[in-house]
Amino acid sequence: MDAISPPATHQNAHAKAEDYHALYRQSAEEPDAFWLKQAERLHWFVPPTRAGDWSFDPVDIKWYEDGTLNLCHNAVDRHVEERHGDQTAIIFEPDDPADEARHISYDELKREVVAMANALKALGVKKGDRVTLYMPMIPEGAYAMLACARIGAVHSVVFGGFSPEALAGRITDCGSRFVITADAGKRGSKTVPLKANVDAALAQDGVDVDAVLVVKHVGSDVDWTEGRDHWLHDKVSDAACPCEPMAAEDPLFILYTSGSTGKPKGVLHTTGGYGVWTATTFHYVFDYQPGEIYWCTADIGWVTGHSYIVYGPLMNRATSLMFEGVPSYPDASRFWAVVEKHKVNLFYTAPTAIRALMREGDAPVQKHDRSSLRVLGSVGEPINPEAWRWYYEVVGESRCAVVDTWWQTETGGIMITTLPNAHAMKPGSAGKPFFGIQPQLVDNDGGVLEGATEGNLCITASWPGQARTVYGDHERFIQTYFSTYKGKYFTGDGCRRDEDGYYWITGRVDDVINVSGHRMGTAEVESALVLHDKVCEAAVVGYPHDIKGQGIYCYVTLNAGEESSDDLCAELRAHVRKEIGPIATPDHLHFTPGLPKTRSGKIMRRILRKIAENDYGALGDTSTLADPSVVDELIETRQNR
Ligand code: 6R9
Repeated sequence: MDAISPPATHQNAHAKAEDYHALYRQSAEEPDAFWLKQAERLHWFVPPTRAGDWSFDPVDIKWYEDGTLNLCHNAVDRHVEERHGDQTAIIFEPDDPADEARHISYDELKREVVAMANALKALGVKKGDRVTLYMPMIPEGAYAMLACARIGAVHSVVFGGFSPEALAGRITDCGSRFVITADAGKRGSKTVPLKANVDAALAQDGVDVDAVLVVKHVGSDVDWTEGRDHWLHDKVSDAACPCEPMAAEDPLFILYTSGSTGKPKGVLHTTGGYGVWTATTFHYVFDYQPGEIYWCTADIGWVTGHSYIVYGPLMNRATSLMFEGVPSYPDASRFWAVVEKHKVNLFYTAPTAIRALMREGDAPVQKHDRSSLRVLGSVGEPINPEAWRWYYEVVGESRCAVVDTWWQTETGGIMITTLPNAHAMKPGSAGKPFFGIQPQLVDNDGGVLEGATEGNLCITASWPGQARTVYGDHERFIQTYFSTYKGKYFTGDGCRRDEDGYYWITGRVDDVINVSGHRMGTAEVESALVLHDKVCEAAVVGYPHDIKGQGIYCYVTLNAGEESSDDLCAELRAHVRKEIGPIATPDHLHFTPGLPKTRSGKIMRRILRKIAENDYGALGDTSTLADPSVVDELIETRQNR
């Protein structure tokens, strides 16, 4: 694939190609000096005297340990103190284009965050307490995160599309005594009953909180538990509420993410390193310049929303657009209508959205003026070259830089990407490691692979934004990320490196699938399926899906006496939605009397993946199967679909 060079007319204000090489070299050779310098982007109450202090064996990761700071101060108060209070911090674009957009200045942001922080204090929230947020995509979601950061509480945002069951699990896992939610949310003309979902979560056995703080947003009727539920507007106050000085290693947030085994993990990020990492990556990767309008279409329920709607942009005093709706409402031109309306310069979205919009043709894009656009970002899953080209040529009129940013919940921020107008771009490749990132490709035995090659992607040195632990289970953190290849952080992704040192992420190599950019553990969907009383056993794999990237393919064995039927299919789909949420809805249910297993009883997922992919030529070694005839039957059913 040919590389596309940056247009000569566009220069990156912060880094040219030569600067990248020099800075990258410095970040590798003198990490302490480099990261102390980058830390100066933030305001510290007590500046740190050293940067990284870490080991991957044994696992112990600390950055800026003797510094103290507050990220709410950095994202809000600092800009007001520096006389930028008039500048717009957040533009809110509501779901319904007929409703008015809101422009929230840094002054207003400070007032709102202080008001909410006071409400939290009034409810008894203290430094170190976990607070669960279950919010629509409205500015109050950002206020709530920043209010927690302000008083030193640890936020745990749960995506508003998760079910009450999933929410309940996340509330209990981190021992959260407080929930912030809204009466309801809006998405593409639909209403999401958030408060009712919270009520359902809290009605479950063993789930109990002290208080639920409710934002009035849609105006829908809600049930009320006296003593427990409080309207935000009844609790706010404008009393002084100083930013709590936090040690750099004090926790900032927990965010649940799926892994290859067990329940979702509460990935924990701390204050100083995460702050420096998101501020620095946002600055370089989006090449943000004062006055520009930046829009990331993610939800604050995902890490992309944390790092690149809230913390990264606001710490850089950017104007960050928050969009409540969906790309297809009222029609497939909504994204571009919003770009035109607010003159968006920097736009960051996911390949699944690009593919879905590409299917609608060029007309909905061309209907709107996109001349304000300068940088186009992609995140969440590999972007296929065809979608990349459409994004570059049609959306960006072959004029904008495209940054394909590879990173993870656990990495806190962007790890591999090109820098706009500093690097040549290769459609489908994430590009080069960001400053301080040392990727390594290894074979399945851990052997290091050099040069142009393909293997499992590890990172050999810590970076400030790295997750510190899994909340409440440090052993699981070590097991999941540092034990497959001892002494290295293993990402779970496969990757190819080309002769120019560009990285091409090939997708997960573990039992995690990526559906529309959302990470899902196949084990989670399996556990949900077997909870159904007609299901005996289930095995779930991903398979290629045109729009979603990967679809969810479920092999299901029913209990004796049960018959498969269309009704049962619908029932199982509804069951999984109820247990996890709509994003986990199975795409394919494949009923089978048995699953291919080794003699020791292990399900052979490799074979199930191949069959789901309709790829029977490469089933590999089936000699260890207990009953090889199972495979023939599975293939037959698959082919007859
Ligand atoms: C930020 C985010 C992480 C997984 C990751 C990888 C996939 C993310 C990607 C990408 C190829 C990119 N992924 N960005 N794959 N190219 N630019 O998405 O975090 O939800 O934790 O997912 O997503 O497989 O391991 P998270």
